[in-house]
Amino acid sequence: LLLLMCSIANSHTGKGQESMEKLIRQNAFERDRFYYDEFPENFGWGTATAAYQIEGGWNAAGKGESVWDDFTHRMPCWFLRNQTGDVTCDSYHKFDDDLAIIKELGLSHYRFSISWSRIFPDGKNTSGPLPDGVRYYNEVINKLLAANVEPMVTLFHWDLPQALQDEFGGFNSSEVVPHFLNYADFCFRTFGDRVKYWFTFNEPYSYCMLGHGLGVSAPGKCVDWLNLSNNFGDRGEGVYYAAHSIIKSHAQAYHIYNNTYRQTQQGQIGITLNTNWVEPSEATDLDHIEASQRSLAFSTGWFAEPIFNSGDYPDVMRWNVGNRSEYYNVNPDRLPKFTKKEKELNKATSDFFGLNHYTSNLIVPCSYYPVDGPTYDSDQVSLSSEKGIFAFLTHKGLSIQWPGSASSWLYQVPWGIRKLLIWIKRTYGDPVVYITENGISEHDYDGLEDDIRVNYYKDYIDEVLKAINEDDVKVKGYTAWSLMDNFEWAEGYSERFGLHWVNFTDPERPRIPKKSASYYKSLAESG
Ligand code: GBH
Repeated sequence: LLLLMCSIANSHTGKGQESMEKLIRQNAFERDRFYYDEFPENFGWGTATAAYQIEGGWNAAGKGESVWDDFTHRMPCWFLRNQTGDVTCDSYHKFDDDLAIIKELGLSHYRFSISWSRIFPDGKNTSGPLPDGVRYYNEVINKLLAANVEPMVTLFHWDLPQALQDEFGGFNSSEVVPHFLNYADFCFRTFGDRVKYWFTFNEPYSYCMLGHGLGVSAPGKCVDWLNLSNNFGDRGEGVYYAAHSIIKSHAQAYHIYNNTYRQTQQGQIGITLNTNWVEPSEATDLDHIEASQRSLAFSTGWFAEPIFNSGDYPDVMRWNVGNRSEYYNVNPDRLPKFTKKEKELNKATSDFFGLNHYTSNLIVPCSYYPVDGPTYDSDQVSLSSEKGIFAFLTHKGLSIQWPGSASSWLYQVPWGIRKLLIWIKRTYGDPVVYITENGISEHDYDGLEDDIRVNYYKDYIDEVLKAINEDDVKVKGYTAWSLMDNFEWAEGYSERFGLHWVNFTDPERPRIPKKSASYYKSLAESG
């Protein structure tokens, strides 16, 4: 069985495989023991944020609307409670306050994103660049560097210019690709003399699933979402089209950097993917193990297989989507094809594996689903505990026993990050890994004594250390989400992920350190 498990994934041999075999045999006591050792020299410690979640200034100095401005202003979303990112932490006017807490934490890097429509208001080069947007990001970068903090910059953290959405459906269409490339090229040319770490896209899985698939995030339509049948086309087709344009945009942006800027600027460029570890509900049942590998292929492999391995989607996606399209007699190209040339262009286009990780899921194999026809979820022929219906639909009424958080989807499973890191190592050719986000939420009424967060970081970071020292995973840096409480997308301000508490009713938006900030500072200081 162990041999089988290890041969299911597209695995590379070596220490990753031995480690996984060892972990499968561990009992809970061995698994959860605290491991005392030191991080390698030059290990990076940072925090992350994203433009729409912290900047505010939504229409300052000519900035165009993004899909999130549109979504929060126009859509009567019951889950948003009319909350928006119009002001949020007001970092557009208060970056010095951010800088002060970044310095106080003693970070070696800070990861933030650029708002595309702050530079090109309608997403096209002809509409900009807006001088004030360029000034703002220049200041952020220069001030970080003056404080000896490495800027790590994400080009796309979900805030597509609304004009591109209106004109041709945003990432639903490949027409978006040249506009993304113009924007990326402008950023490399303008900021790349100082920015040495670029991320093209943040979590395309989330953007496609939540925005183009379920519709609970921009550019989705959360009212239609209540009527599942309205969204059927998106859930089984649009979700795949969006990913396709994103992969093409990413790969070509990589080549622009590689061909035009790398030699003079000497930086690195890659992508950040989010992955939950997926634990088989029955650890020794082959069907469950396969369901877990399928789920990882559909979530991480969807992007990582084209970018790190073959240039194309995982075989299991081709098979499942193909077979189910035939069975239901729907569009056989729901999962679009890459041309031979595109496959070659996709390959090896990330200098590192950027990883956002928060939680783990349980999975069961499952061939029935409560919707008509094929969707991204039902194409996987499995049912994940990420879905609320999991407990109802599993024959055994399985429910999650792991401790939770303020976010319905986020359970605390520290050992999951170690298994995931080993899986990444052996599936994607042992890449350098930057952990670009990891963290936990509390409710908006929770205060500064955030012991939950202190424990979460302590346990998760210790598992990262095990992966480095015991399993030889090449993790070079760790980034906590988030520097401060901010606008948590469709959850508004109801879930707080910050090391700093932000008072959203005070016009000054003071950033006040929580207990976890001093804990994290002690880690960052230890080098
Ligand atoms: C990241 O996403 C984001 O990069 C960041 O902006 C965000 O603030 C942070 O993490 C905290 O959420 O709707 O029930 O199907 C986290 C990964 C993946 C979490 C999709 C929510 C959807 C659960 N997200 N998941 S559900």
